[in-house]
Amino acid sequence: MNASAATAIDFRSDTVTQPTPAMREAMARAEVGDDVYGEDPTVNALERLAAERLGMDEALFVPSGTMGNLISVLAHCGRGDEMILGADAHIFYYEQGGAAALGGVNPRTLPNRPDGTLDLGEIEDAIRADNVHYPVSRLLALENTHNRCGGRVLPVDYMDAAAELAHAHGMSLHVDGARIWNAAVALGVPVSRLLRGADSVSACLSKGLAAPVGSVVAGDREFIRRARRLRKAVGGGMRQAGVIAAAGIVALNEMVERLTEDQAHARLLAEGLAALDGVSIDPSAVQTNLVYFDIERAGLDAPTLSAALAERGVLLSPTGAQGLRAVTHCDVDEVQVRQAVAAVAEVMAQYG
Ligand code: TLP
Repeated sequence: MNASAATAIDFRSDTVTQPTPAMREAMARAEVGDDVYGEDPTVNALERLAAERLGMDEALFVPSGTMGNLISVLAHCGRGDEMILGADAHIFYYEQGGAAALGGVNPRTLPNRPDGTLDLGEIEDAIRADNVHYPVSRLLALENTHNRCGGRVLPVDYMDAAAELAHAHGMSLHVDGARIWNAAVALGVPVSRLLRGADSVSACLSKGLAAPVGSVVAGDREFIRRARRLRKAVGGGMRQAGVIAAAGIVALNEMVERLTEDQAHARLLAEGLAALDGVSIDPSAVQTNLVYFDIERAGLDAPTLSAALAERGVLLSPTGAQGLRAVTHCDVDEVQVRQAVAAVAEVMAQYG
């Protein structure tokens, strides 16, 4: 059997989540208007709700996390300004260098530590002095949870200290909070507390929260004014967007607390994998819903394992020759997690 994505147990990403029945109902009923004129009541309601949850003055509905990050960086930085961020940051690694290509923003990368943080001393050393040769250090960008660092959570104290450091040097802090909801739930704090020192955040509705489309960016009134102009410039001004914003409202009201289930499933998956001969993973490092692991088996590489699993109806993503990523979300349950572990065991045994 070669399962289609629709019938498979799909661990490739939490972006694959389907809108819930409550979302579809809200979408069908949504009152709409032209959002470029500011007249879509459902978009306006989502933006108010998101601003409140994120603890910011205002929020803006955008089509994707990538656009949210791009317009946030461009709202903070002018051409030639410098942004300090991790070498493993999604903004640097997976967004086509959009801020450099479209906004002339110079990325200054620092190594991410395994826990997703950047060393505060290294950030301080990287901040430019006032010198005619240098670009101006304008922005620090952090990612929470950190995708390429295994969904690790950057704790409250660290977020506060990083914000303080940035502000002491006249810089702003942007948070790529695609999965900030997972971070807050894992820490047991309100999202607004985690973002207390941040100047802006981009937070996704269409990952673990299961909305079909969209992210929100949030910040102070002046930041959102600039972000709104930039959203229009990059073609993100949407019209009767209340149809999709309605699902975002359900996402914020109904889908955040349940992320604890995904996190429990991720730990279960990690423990199941760790028990298999030839699989390398530290389950104690799995803090949220992303499970990265390596395989060590002669004659079996990650793309081959992934293809063999797809034939068994289990989809996950190879990340390199030996590495794979599996992401838990609301459309996989505990039974399916156990089935996935059994499928990995079966394929590994064939190469034993
Ligand atoms: N991440 C996707 C892929 O692009 C890798 C995934 O499957 O994890 N920030 C972070 C931390 C992300 O993980 C992602 C998506 C984004 C931003 C971009 O969001 P979208 O896909 O809505 O543009």
